[in-house]
This record gives sequence, structure tokens and C-alpha cells, in this order.
Amino acid sequence: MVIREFVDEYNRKALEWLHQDYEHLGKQLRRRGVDIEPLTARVTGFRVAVPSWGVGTGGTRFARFAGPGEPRNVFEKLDDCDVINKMVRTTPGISLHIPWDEPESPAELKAYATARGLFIDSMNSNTFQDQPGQKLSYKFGSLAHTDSAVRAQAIEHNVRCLELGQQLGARSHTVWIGDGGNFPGQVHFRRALERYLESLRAIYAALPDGFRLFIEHKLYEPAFYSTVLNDWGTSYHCTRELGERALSLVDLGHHAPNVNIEMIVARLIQFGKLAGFHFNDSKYGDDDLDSGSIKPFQLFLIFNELVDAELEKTKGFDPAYMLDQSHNVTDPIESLMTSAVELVRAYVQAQLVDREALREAQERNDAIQALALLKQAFTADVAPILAMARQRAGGAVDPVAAFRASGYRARKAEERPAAARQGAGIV
Ligand code: LRH
Ligand code: MN
Repeated sequence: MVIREFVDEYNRKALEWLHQDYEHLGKQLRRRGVDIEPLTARVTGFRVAVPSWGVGTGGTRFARFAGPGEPRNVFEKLDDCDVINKMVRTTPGISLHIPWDEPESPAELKAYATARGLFIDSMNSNTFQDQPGQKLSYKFGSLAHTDSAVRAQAIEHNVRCLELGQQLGARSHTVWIGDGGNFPGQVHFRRALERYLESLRAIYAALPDGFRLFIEHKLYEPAFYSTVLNDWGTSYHCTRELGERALSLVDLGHHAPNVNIEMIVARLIQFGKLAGFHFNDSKYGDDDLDSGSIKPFQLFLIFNELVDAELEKTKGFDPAYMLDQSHNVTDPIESLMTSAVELVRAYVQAQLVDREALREAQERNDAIQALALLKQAFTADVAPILAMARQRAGGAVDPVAAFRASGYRARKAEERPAAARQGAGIV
């Protein structure tokens, strides 16, 4: 039974309570002067890209414990992404990572995605690992390396990714590098940034028409003392230097604990330089945990800034939403479905903020009322809207329950013998 039929069958049992809950929520919202239908309609337009590297089991530097039915190549990764989208109906876009997903035939891969209603979203280059047969090592960096030959090798890799991205129909190219130092004195801060910018200028010059360049800052790891592109301010400076198609990507896990990320988002929106996001969650470092699993209020506050800008039709506001997570102890498909749902939840809750009343409270410095207005939206149980939007789009009322009942993972465990390689590392 194809997933679509299975989902319809599985939804049948839930439809009765779903309509009851939906009508009840509709009544509650009507009392607040909110019509539920336009909200549900807006959800069906929400899109978040899934990372190809997220459908396999992730790991840490200590170990990676592969789960059953791991995808063994980019085509099997797309099969798993297809299931996620069939269940939640908001994730047709797939971010690829090169060379992890390098296809023999880009045309074949593009056709494979299209046949499943999927498309290639952002391309991600990789100059943070050495590949077999690679001439020069990235041990001491890549785009910011002191050796111009290493920088040239890293630039060449990014240009090849751009060409591949164009063949695959992608519209953006994401560059994250781990360049930095582990000890004081190891790296000259100003010269390293200048080398990085010089390399990015070469990549920017090779951008195909219509392509956007996303640069991703990160406070630390793998470098543990200084990182060349360490924070949003440095990123903003670089995107200003490069040009209007260069934008700053915010990975939620790439900031020091307790940094006010929603404020960074507001800044980048105001400066017209917000590329979008790598959504995940974290308790301590770049933990790459499931979105909304640790700090759901922070996720809501970030969407509060995004919805505020969206409603104001802010100039140049066109952020790319992507997940970037590592699933070390859960079924990656279940984690990615759940995370996609949590993003839509924060998006809908942010739509419930009474922005006129909030502006008045802010103007008269009524902090209690302002926070209460945000909390009123954050504490709204919008689950019926999320489930109804999925069901109307052909998805599952309860994606995880439907996925488990589908037996997909057990079937893949049969089809895809466990890879001998256990090893360590994020993928
Ligand atoms: C770096 C990062 C980057 C990816 C990698 C998989 O921490 O967030 O976005 O290239 O994870
Ligand atoms: Mn990331």
C-alpha cells in the first residue's frame, strides 16, 4: 500500500475528534476576533527544508550508533525525505551536502526528486573534512588558510558545488567553514578574516544567476579558541562587503548559551541580510537536537520576529527555513517530522500575537501587558490547526503514529543491510 493510501486509511480513525477539536479552537479564537480558516490556509504554504545528512543516524566524536535501515546513498536519503513530506506536507525541499551526496548523474538525481514531488533546496559545501585523494589538507583551515594553494582548492570545490547546484535546480549555496585556532596566537584574527573574505569574493563572483550565497557563522567547534566567522556581526560585515546576494544564515546552535538569538534575527531582518535558518535546539553547545525540544519559547520568539516582518512586508524579507540536526538516539524520520511540526506550531502561535495591542503596550512601556500578549499566543494549543492543515494537504493527522504503523522502518531494515561501519562523527 503506497504511503498516501495508508495515510488516508490511518487518518480515518482520527477525523472525528480532529473536527471536534478544530471547531472548539475555532470558537475560542473567534472570541479573540481571530478567524481560524485563514490561519490554517497560511500553514499549508509553510515550507522548511530537510537536511539530507539528517535522515541517517548522527553521532558525536565519541561514537555513532547506526539505527536499522540506514540510507546508504543519496537516493535512499530522498526515499526517506519523501516519507517525511508525505506525512507532514511541509518539507518538499531537500538540502544537499557535497561530497556526501555527490551524484554520478545530476540529471538522474533531479528527476528522482521531481518524481517524488521533492526539489533540491540549498547546496552545502564541505571544506571541513579531507576527502580520499585530496591534494592539500584542511587541517589548518580552508577558505582562510595561510596557504593560497589550499584556499584555491577550497574555492574550486565551492565553484564545483555551484555548478552542480545549478544542474540540480538549487537556488542557494551555503558555506560553513570550521577555520580557526585552538590556542592564543595560533591565528592572526584580522589577516585570517581578510583571507576568508578574499576567498568568498571569488565564490560570490561565480554565483549562477538567481543564486544566493548564505554564509554561516559559528562561535566554536571544531576550533576551540578562535573561529574565523565567529558571530553574526562578522557575518553581517562580510555579506555587506560581498554584495546583495550574500546573506547571513543563522544556525540556532552556533551561539554562546543565553545569547538573544531572536534579537540577532531582528537585526538581520532590519539590515536586509537575513538568509534564513538552520533550525535545531541545544542545551549547551552545538548539540543539533530536535527543534523546539529544549527551548520552545525561544523558537516562538524567533518566529514572532519573522511573522512581524512578514506582516509588515519588510523589504528583502525572504528567509530560507532549513532544519540542521543530528539524530543520535531517535529514528531520524520521526525526529525530522516532529521538528517540522514544531516549526509550524511556532509559526502559527506567532500569528496569534495581537500586534496592535502589543504596539500600544510597547509605546506606553507596559512590560507586563506586552509579555502577557506574547504568552497568550505562545500558550495557545494550536495542534488542531496543524493537524487539519496536514490532513487537508494529504498528510497524516498524527505523523509519528502513522509512520510507526506503516512498518516503513522495519521494511527498510530488511532492504538495507546494516552498514558494517560504526565509527564516530556527526554522520
Ligand atoms: C556546522 C553545521 C553546518 C553543516 C554541518 C553539517 O556545525 O551546522 O551547517 O555543514 O553542521
Ligand atoms: Mn548548520
